Amino acid sequence: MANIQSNKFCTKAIHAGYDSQLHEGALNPPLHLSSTFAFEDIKQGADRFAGNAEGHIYSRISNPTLSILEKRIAALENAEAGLCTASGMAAITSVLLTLLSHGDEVLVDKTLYGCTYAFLNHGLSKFGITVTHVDMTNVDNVAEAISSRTKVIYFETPANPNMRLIDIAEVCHVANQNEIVSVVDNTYSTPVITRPIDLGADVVVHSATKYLGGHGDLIGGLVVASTELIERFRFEGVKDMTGACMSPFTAMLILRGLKTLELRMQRHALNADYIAGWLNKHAFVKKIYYPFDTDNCQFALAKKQMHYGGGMIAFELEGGFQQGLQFMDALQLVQRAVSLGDAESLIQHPASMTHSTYSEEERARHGISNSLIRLSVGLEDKDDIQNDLQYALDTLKNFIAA
Ligand code: 4LM
Repeated sequence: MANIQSNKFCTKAIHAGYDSQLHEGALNPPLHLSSTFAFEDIKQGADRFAGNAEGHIYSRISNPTLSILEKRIAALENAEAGLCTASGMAAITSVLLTLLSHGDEVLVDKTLYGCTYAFLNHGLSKFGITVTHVDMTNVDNVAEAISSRTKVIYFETPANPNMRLIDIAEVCHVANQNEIVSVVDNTYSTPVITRPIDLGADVVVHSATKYLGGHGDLIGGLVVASTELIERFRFEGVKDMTGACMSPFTAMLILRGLKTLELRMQRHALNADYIAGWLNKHAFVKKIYYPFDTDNCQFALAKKQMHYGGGMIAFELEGGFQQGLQFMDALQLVQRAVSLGDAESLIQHPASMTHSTYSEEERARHGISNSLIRLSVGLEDKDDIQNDLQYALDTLKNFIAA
């Protein structure tokens, strides 16, 4: 933080990485819409290219508006440095393509967002990189699976879509002991709820499209790690391999979103906690998956590494798949849409949507049931969300009671 020093999350979310006095007092960071940056002389340009002088070259590599966001997300995740990317998938692909080479192995959890799963199994594997899925809910499985070729351990917690939790401290400890880079996708929790770097992770990736942006109006990704790793992801991953840089407009919107992140996450979690507790007792609901549900077999782990239960709930209805579809189609306030973390409550069917990249047999093997419903609890009044869900559940009366 320039001249405002604080370790408090919400203060950093508003001020870190920006000094208005260096920008004519403008409280909001200027938008630098410039593809390229002029050098005073050829030597200065050459020095920047050689990494011997600070300064921007070209906006695929760095840009002043993006630099502010990079400093801010690093401050929020307690990391040394940050990097902006075009999307969450750009963050994931830039990181993994930098860290892995032909012949290497990456260990990944069983449950991952559908496009991450597709990139690993259909993309990375084309380049001679072995992708091994391990049930990381038990750290012994991770230790046993490590081979001399393992270079990266990658997981999400809570995992999309079934809310499995992975013990970040335990798994990252095993990774560190074996000199393997650990990468955690923190999209579901955000640094308000969990800070993986504090728990020993080397790299954190985000889909900023979700809670960090928070308003459903952008696609973006962020990475945090050590300065050394971030410079590799910038110059090898984004610059040379993916080209997937963020637009300054997007950075500006994410900077705006971050200012209210803590407030929003608290309200998302308050609403979700209430809805999860209510769904749990509903006669038509067979099972719910929510980290702070006291019946959840991973409740102790959730309390250990999460400040709140988060805004995401997964559940299955009595009657299964058909009843689930009928229920979702009856909703009026809650929107049928993929993505998550918006102000609006969103509901979707992972098996036919976000996780349709898995085959039916793979979904069964990876613990993603056909009847699973995923709800991103929004910022509307909790009673209105509950009433809409109740109304849609009521339409199932004849089927489930029969
Ligand atoms: C969705 N998710 O689930 P971009 N990591 C996680 C995610 O959930 C996602 C990404 C990365 C959904 C999108 C349609 C845990 C995305 C990828 O969409 O590339 O910003 O993030 O509904």
